[in-house]
Amino acid sequence: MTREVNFDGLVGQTHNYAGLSYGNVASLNNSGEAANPRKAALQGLAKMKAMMDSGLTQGVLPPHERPHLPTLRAMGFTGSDAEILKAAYAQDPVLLAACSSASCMWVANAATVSPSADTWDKRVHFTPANLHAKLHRCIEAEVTGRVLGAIFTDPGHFVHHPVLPRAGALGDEGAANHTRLALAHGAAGVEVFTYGHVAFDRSAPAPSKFPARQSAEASRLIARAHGLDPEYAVFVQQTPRAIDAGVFHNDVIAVGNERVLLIHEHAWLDQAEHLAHIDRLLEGQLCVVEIPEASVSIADAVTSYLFNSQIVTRPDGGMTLVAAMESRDNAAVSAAIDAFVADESNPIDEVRYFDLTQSMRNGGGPACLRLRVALTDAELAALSGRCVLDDALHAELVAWVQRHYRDSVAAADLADPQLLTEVRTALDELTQILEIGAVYDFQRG
Ligand code: SUG
Repeated sequence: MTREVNFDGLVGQTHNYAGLSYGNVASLNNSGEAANPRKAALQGLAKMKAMMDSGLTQGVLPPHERPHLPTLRAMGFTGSDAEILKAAYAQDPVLLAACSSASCMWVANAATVSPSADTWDKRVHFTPANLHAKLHRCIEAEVTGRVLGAIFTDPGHFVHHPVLPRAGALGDEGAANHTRLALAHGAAGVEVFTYGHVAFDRSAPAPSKFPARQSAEASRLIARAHGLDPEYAVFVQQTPRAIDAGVFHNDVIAVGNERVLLIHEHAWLDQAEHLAHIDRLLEGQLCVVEIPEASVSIADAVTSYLFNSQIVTRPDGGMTLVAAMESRDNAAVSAAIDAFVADESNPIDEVRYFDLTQSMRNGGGPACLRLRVALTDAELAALSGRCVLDDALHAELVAWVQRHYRDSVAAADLADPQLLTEVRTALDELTQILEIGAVYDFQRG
């Protein structure tokens, strides 16, 4: 049997609102507010537990070490850790914020994953995302690669590709721009790669206000490296108007699960043609729930994060929409949800709302917080470490958060050397809880 495992990112202790993501409306609007990392981590763990309790296999991925002193040192700061934090805050607080972001929690951007059913060698393929578009995110790739390597260790089942070269022409944002559609999780599927711009073709459409993060060239390289059947790898471009309205990743405007695709009418260029093509590849069984602008505007999609819901297949075969509370609180969006949940022509027959406001204020909804990995029984049994959630692990992680997390972090706190000590103490403990070995720079000397 094959199941989809959602690996959720644990929110880190430096979760804060620094306004680092131009083009991400929530990140810009909430810049400068104090954040509550403890609440953020507990909100994430509550979602994980709810998924586990409904019979799904739920995984967890650890946060990264932040502030990241090796990056600050590489940028020319010298002295003790405390001296570096003080100098960075005084001379360049934005740089310190970039080196301190807990953005690795949004593991939909950690990597692109192709399950074994789709790949030439019948192994699961991973490429960590270079996240080239943002300074605070491009420093994630190396540790992400280490963490994935520590969990998906067995070379008989798992293949790890190098991060793409860090160049604007090859900007890659991982699974957030990758939607796998298949008649069942274990069946060979269609992998849809969505990009925002074509780097080597200046005449191609491109947004004019906000940056496009993912290039077509990066998407094509990943599909090739993963050994996908070229016929079943589909490349589509986001509409520039969506990016300019704040849709910085495709997962802010579309979400798929098995043969179902929930999508806004203005998500892709040439959308009707692409949908017809994908439908043919899926033997006429693609189920598209297309939401028109007249019922939910792109602006409402961005504020509510409707399309950043997860769609999960329950053990009873029905599908649940896992949405953020902000979708319930928007009248147009909740009316649209109620309509497609009641509509028996698609398999989504339930909606559950979660309070993820701490993450949402930085533009990260339910789907941003998880990396999907479809695994056969043998692959699941081959995982290393202790990263699949059960009641005991959940309880340990909640207690760990309560022991180590602050309930308020603002910009000035990032310069506090005590926070760095708290982070390293907690992460050292976490690698023991998760049994993943020394993945952090501070543990490797
Ligand atoms: O990359 N926000 C993240 C949100 C990522 C959401 N992920 C997906 N849609 N899959 C980003 O823009 C904000 C950090 C700050 O401003 O403090 C931030 O990085």
